[in-house]
Amino acid sequence: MQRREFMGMGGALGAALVASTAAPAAAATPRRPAAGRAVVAPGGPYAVLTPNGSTLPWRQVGKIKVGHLIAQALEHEFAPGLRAECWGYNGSTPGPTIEAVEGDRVRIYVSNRLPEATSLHWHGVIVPSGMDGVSGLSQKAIQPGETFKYEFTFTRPGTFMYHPHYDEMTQMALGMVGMIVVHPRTPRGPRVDRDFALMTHEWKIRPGTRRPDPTEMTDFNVLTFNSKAFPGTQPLVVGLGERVRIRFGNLSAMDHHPIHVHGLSFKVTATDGGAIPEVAQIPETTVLVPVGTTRTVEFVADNPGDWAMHCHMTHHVMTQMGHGVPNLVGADSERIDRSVQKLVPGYMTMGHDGMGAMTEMNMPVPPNSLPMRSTPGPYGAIDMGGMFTILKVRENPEAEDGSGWYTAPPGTVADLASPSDLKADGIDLQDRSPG
Ligand SMILES: [Cu+2]
Repeated sequence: MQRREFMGMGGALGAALVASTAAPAAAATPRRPAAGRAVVAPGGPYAVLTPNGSTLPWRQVGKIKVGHLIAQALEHEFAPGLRAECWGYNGSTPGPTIEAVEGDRVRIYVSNRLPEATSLHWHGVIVPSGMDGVSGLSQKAIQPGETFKYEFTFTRPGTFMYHPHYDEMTQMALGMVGMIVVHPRTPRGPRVDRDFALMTHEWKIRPGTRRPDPTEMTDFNVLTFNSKAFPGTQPLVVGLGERVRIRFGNLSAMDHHPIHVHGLSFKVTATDGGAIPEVAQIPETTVLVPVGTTRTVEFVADNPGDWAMHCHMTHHVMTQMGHGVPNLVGADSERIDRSVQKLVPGYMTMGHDGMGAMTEMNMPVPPNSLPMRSTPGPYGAIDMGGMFTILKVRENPEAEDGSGWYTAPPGTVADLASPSDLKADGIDLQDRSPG
């Protein structure tokens, strides 16, 4: 091995293979008592919830809803231990969710407090050409310090997104994304009890650095729901038997995300192109959310528990520490560990003890970085991070702050098999060809 390579490993590998016990508790979901949930359409849906995010406030001026988005730099925490200087709207990434009702006329002011020009595009929303926000094509760019005025009518319901159409690669890589939810004027289909918006995104933040790297094209190392990596993601707390809608958006640079939910199945009811006719709604447990689209799913939460909901690309439930390391699975790791530890304190080889085990050891991580896998759960370490959250189906969701774990009925948790179980069921542990 070349010295240069090895020193490279020292950074990548020492950093990559070390995990921490400093695992923060899952972020709590703010309580939303039933009485406090706004109804935004006549006889219609509850207000959309943006976990870890907010909704854009409107000022009613005559018949027009007026809103203000400020494009600006901000300090963002992805999860405890990882902060970066990002760009977003009104102090957050994603920006506040824009929520309206079909037929609403809106006027949205966009102020540019960035060091470069920008513009705002309403992805999926049908607007007049001059309101489409493609700088150069449909409007002049919004220069630093300027405020532009957009005005249009939300002519159809659905789930859409907003993002700049100026220096797109850089501005979106730094976090300038947001969701748009337009409720139908006349309610359609069964009423939902909970309605969530989750924007998927991907970032490259080298351990120890302070800014996402917009030049990255393939190797993203921070994967997020609403710009949060687990355990920074707020769990989705829902009531047993409630009808739930989740609206996924994807403004990642390069990757589609197959979002999988455990414990139940859903139907994909809409895309950013419109509602899917009921006869065409296929039952799924995973929905592929391609780049530049939204996918809306609905289900009845009929199975109580704590259910993982995550991107099924395994590298997308990792964080910064899973990338660019040599494959030493199967090697005599104790010998390797001893030698490498002389140069890289705390080094451990993968595929030996499992990263979950590292969680319980007190191992240091580089400053401003997320350990590989590290969140304590009710039965030990939860060995996923990144684009991962938890759907908590509860009998009394209003009494939950989201931080607790599901209490499984006695006898319903997988556990060590007893010798009498094995004997009674004819499992012979010496048999090398079972079945
Ligand atoms: Cu993914």
